[in-house]
Amino acid sequence: MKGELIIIKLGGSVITFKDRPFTPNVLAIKRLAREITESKASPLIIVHGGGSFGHTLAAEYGIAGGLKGGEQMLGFSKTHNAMVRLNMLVVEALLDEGLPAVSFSPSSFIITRRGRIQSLYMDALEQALKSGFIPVLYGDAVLDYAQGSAILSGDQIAARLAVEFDARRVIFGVDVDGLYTSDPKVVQNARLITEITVEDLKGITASVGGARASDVTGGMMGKILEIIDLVSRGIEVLIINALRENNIYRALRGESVVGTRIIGGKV
Ligand code: IP8
Repeated sequence: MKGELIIIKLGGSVITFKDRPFTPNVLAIKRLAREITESKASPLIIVHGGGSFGHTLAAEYGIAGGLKGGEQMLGFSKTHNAMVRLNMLVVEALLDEGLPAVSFSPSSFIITRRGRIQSLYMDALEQALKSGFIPVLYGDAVLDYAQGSAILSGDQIAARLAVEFDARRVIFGVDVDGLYTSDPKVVQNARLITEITVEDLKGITASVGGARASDVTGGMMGKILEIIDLVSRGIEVLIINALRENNIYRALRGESVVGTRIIGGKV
């Protein structure tokens, strides 16, 4: 499997309406399930974000900052459960297309320390991939050795699995065309960066677009931090707009797509 695996991260702002609590973008989920299936990409791991399911509750109960007991414990469980509900919609859409998708709940095999993955039990996931299944994971409320609880982003999961399985390519499907010189949702003349070296990426500050106040795991900035490590290891990384029809299909097939390609050396 070395060097063959593709990991796709579907952003929460793609599969949900981020400004409407607990509202899935059903049409986008179904279309993406079709594109993924038609691409015949294999081996493949799908990871999705929380959008208006996970982030709403995580922010309300302050789960990312740790567990202080009482009400917050209920908040942890509710956050996880909201993600299970969203995950079920994604998995069902994939099953409807005839793809052998299997849900893997990150909180049941990952523990973090101060928000970073510390222990990870990979055997079941590895065996599922070897057997030809498509594991579907998601950003989750997880237990944390130091602070009790944390919100583990789908970005961190995708990046870590890419390293563990020596993935060929990681595709981040987001709701904008890629990385911009500034936030395209706010700044009118923001320019799309089609190619960037990891060195230049390191220099990018929080002015990078895409992060929202309700996104407890850091939006686009959080993504960049995860990506830096991947590219240094020679893994191909793409950030593309998954709301544009056929982008995910084409990226999975290795065809060119408008977006940002992050490369190791100098451009
Ligand atoms: O949307 C966070 O995952 P992300 C998931 O990938 C939760 O950052 C539970 C908020």
